[in-house]
Amino acid sequence: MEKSALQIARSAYQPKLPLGLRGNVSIKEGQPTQSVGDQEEIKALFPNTYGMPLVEFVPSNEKKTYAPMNMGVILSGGQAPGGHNVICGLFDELKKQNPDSKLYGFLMGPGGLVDHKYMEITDEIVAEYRNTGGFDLIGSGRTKLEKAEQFEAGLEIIRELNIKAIVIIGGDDSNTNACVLAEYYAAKGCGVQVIGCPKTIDGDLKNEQIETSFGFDTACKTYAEVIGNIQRDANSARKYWHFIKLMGRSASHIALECALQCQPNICIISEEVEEKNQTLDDIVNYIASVVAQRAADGNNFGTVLIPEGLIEFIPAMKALIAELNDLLSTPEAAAVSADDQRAWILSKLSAANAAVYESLPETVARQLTMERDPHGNVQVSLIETEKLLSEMVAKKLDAWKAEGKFAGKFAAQHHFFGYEGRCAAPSNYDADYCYALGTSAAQLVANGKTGYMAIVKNTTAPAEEWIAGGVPITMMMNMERRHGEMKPVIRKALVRLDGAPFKTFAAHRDEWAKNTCFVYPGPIQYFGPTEVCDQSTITLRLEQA
Ligand code: FBP
Repeated sequence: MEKSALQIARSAYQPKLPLGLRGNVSIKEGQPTQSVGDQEEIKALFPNTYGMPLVEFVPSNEKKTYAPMNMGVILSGGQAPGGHNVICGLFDELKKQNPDSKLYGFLMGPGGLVDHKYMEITDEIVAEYRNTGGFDLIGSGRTKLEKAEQFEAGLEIIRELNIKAIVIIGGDDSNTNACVLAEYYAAKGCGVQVIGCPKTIDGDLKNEQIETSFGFDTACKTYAEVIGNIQRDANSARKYWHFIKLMGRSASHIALECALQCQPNICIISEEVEEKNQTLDDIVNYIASVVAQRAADGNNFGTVLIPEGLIEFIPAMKALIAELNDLLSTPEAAAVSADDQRAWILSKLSAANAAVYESLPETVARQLTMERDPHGNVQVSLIETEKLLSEMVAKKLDAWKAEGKFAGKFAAQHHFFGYEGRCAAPSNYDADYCYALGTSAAQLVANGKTGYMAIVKNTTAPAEEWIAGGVPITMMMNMERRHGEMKPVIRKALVRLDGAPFKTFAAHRDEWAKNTCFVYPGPIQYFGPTEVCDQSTITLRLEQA
């Protein structure tokens, strides 16, 4: 594999481990835990993995011996920077415990376990992937692990390879499924442990126990660099409004963090839109009025950040999408040709939803009907919200011009930042965090745990002071309605409007809208002073302050 100079230098980086994971390690157990909601239902569904204690790893003087053990690892869902370092942490700890232990990677996501597609991860392979972005070492996929047949098929290969534990690196849905798998194997007495790891650039897998999901730090820093560059360009040419859509399928954490880093003129936060029951027209009015206000000051340029999931948070759009979901899952829908689809949909929708559907530009209306992902989610990354909003703003400004309320110029450029950041080389924060998560996961397995997620806390302090351990996955669960059925799930963390990150943004946004307060964060730095290279996100600093 040919490598750049940076790749070569970066592969030698030794991730910093918390003191508790460095030498001999012992485990400290806390009190029994409860789920965050619906305790009785969750306990009944997870009789073998409910109520276990929180655990922490602490330095020890005792040198333990470990029998050789085989472990499997799976990358699940969207890529996130640092995934390879979780695998490196797992591998190094496993081999440190006993050089005869083996790590198997299941290929292309959870489907690899079911279909028996795997590879052994060796020293030579790991050496190629240290501190690299991407999930290409073993690939990822979105197969949902939820059925007994899948668990049984997995068990066959687990037995064949003499695997004792599986580590699933994924988001809230994948970790919920990891817990279901852990419970299934525990209930059957299979002797197979299952451990999760919190991954997603979206940042929506966090709670009292999980400070942040890995990948969020690097992805936001990557987007913030490019947004900063665009802001410099906007401020240099002074002729464009840039509409920038940012990944984050549901929560607006990425958009909010980028706003805190870059101070754009506008950032829409989906959670606020929902809370205030805003319509599409309210959002368009807000953007157009900022454009008009800046134009009055002679500034016909600016930046607008739009979270990818916005469309599903606008109450009228949410109702439309819900009806479309039902409609498109009928056999009748499958028989309608692409040419007739729009007319057919309009004839079937309720009057209110048909009116919303008809008011949308045809491209966006078509994007709303595209295939759902395996978890039943609308693929919001394919919906061009940035174009929808800029087209609607342009129309509004034309109307205002005719009424003499707007005398400026409006020209828009569109961007979507998502895939650009998901596989970036992990920042020092993510490289260290992920390596510690992998090490923790291996320790959880060595200590006989199942149904736990590896965690690392206190991550705004220097890495040696980080606290590694594990949280029972059931502790983070409650019951929610999913696709018409009540299901046990890990609560998704949306942006809290009473949280410090949003309040900080809200306190500044009027000033950022009117004036040009752009910040240009520059690229991620891997080598240099710690205040440049080891900073966590602003979101995390504000939350942990
Ligand atoms: P995960 O929740 O699996 O981490 O994925 C998040 C994400 O990156 C979203 O931000 C985005 O909407 C989605 O993946 C895109 O999915 P795909 O890779 O299937 O296009």
